[in-house]
Amino acid sequence: MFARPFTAALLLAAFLPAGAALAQPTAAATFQTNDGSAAGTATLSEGPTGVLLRIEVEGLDAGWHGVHFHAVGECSDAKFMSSGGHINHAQEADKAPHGLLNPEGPDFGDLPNLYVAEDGTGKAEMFSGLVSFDGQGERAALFDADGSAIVIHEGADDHASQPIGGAGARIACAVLERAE
Ligand SMILES: [Cu+2]
Repeated sequence: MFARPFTAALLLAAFLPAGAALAQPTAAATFQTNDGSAAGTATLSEGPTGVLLRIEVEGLDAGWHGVHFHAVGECSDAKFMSSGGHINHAQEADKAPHGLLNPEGPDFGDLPNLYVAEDGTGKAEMFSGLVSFDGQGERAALFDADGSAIVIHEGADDHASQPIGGAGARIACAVLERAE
């Protein structure tokens, strides 16, 4: 006897556009490589306890790569130094050492590593309970005055050593932009 209302609910869900059920704000970012080539996207959703991040990249070297939120929303130079350091490395007052596995860390920009397959594509969902879009829950704000970027590094982040877990050069960068 419950079949009919259950079916109706399923149909309703099927016709909602993806994301329509979420009232949370979203943001997007497009990665570029050091030579300016497009290298995929990231989409971000503000949740009640942090930010969910979906990354889909292409054209990168295979293997594990460190990924971080960097403090400035700029990827204008080839080595992406304009994106600054990790989010709270710029502010001496609340600077914590880098590393999700560091007993003194983490810094607010820390994220898990991304794996890129032999064909150069990588996909991952990551979650950070350390940041927010606008300071929700007193978490660091990604959309502060100078914005933020997501940077992918050449090698894996060991999640402990300073300043960036030995992850090496910055090979892709994406400026965060609010979705309208
Ligand atoms: Cu980094």
